[in-house]
Formats: sequence, structure tokens, C-alpha cells
Amino acid sequence: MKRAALLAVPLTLLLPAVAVASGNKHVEVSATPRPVEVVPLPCFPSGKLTLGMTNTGRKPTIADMRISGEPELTLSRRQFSSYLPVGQLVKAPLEVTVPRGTAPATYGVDLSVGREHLRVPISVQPVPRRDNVLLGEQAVASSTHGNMRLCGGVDGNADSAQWGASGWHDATKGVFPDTYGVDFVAPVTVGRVVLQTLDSARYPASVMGIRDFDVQVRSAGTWTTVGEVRSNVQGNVTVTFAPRPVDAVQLVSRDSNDHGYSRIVELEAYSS
Ligand SMILES: [Ca+2]
Repeated sequence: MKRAALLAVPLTLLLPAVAVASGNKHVEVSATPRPVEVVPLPCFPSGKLTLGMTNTGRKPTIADMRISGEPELTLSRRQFSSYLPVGQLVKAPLEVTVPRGTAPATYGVDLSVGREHLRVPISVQPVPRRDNVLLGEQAVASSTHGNMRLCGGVDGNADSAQWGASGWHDATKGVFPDTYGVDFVAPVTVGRVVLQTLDSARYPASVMGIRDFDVQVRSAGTWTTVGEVRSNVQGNVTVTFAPRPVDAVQLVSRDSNDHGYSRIVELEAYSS
């Protein structure tokens, strides 16, 4: 099985690489993609890098990769240590984020194994124009299940088939309400909110989706309910209301069709 998995790894993952000899260790270090693009928004799906180490020697070994970068960069890990069987690529994810307002420029992440280094360019991009004003903004939730990501509901991926990697649900099974939304850094005009709840062939919305929910917007510290949906069995639900400037948007989930979790694949909001 492991051999089959190895063969499935694209060759590009192995390149470019540097050979490292440290004592009796022979380790190739790889990173993909290069450069890595990062958008300076808290939940924007960027800055994802796959680190790799391959033992090119004749004996299994243990290798430690040290990971560092400029102070503008926040790195999800500082070290990648692994037992390395001979000839097998061992991978680990690295996420790179930068604060809102970081100027577009090229930075770098340095990977070191022994005395060898690989510098991965980190290209900070301008914030793109977005019709969906929730995309990439800071998500806020009443709770988040340990298997899920807080940002999963505003990462731009509304595909229920990728629910595990890109969705959100709460951590309080069978207990409602749950809330999920975004706090804006400055008021934004909102007149339409779109919920994509879990709705796949295996997990249809009528079985696993959010059933009863309210849409609320906050202005000057006061929440206002602008839409109520009850007995929903659809995957994609749009709520429209008179457009207004708001400083936060949230969905209040009051029940799901399985009475378990509140599952959001993507929550979007538009000006009209
Ligand atoms: Ca998503």
C-alpha cells in the first residue's frame, strides 16, 4: 500500500531539492509550490506549502527540519521532525500567514536540515476585489469542533464534497443555538446572505444540513435579525433584506436535520 501511495506522488513534489549530507544522513529537502502566494486576510485560503524530506541514504534515519522566516510571517510550525525510511518522501504541511495590511512584496521561509538550507519565496499579494464580503475575513464562532477549521466557512470553497477540508461545524453536539459569522474591521454594506450547508450525495442537506436558522447583522453593537428560515432541506439558501451598513454578520443555527451539529460548507454575504 505504501508503495502505491508513493507512486501517486507527482514528481513535481520532489523538485527542486537539495541533497543534504549530515554525518551518515542523506536527506533531500523539498517544498511546493514555489513561490507561495499569501493574501493578507485572516481566513483567505492562501499560504499553504507542503514540506518534504526524502532519505536518499541506505539506512533509515531521523531528520529535523528547522523552519524560520521574516518577522512579518506567521508560520504554523517551526520544526518538522520525522523518522525517514529509505527512499520514501515524508511530507508535512506548513501554513504561512501575514497580518492584514502587509505590503505586497516577496519574503522568504528558510528550511534547514543540518547545514543545508532551502529558501522558499513567499509572495504577499494585494487583497483581491471580492463580491462576497465574507471571503477571507475573520470568522467568529460560538465553538468549533476539533476536526474542523474556524475559517472553513469563509474560505471560498462551497463544495460539499470537500467538506472535511473546507467546512465548519460546532463542537456542541445536540446543543443549539450555534453561531458562525464574520466581524468586519470597518462597516460593510450587506443585503444578501447565502448559506451553503452540507449537501453531498452521501450527506444530503435533508439529513445532515442546517434546518432552522436566523441571519443577523450587527450595527453599533446591536444585533438585528434580518431573516428566519425554518424546516430547510436545501443545500443552498439565500436570504435577502434591505441593504445596510453592518459591522458583523452571523448565522444563528437553531437546529439541524440530524439534531447534531450545525454544518456550514460556506457562508457568503453580498451588498445586494
Ligand atoms: Ca468552505
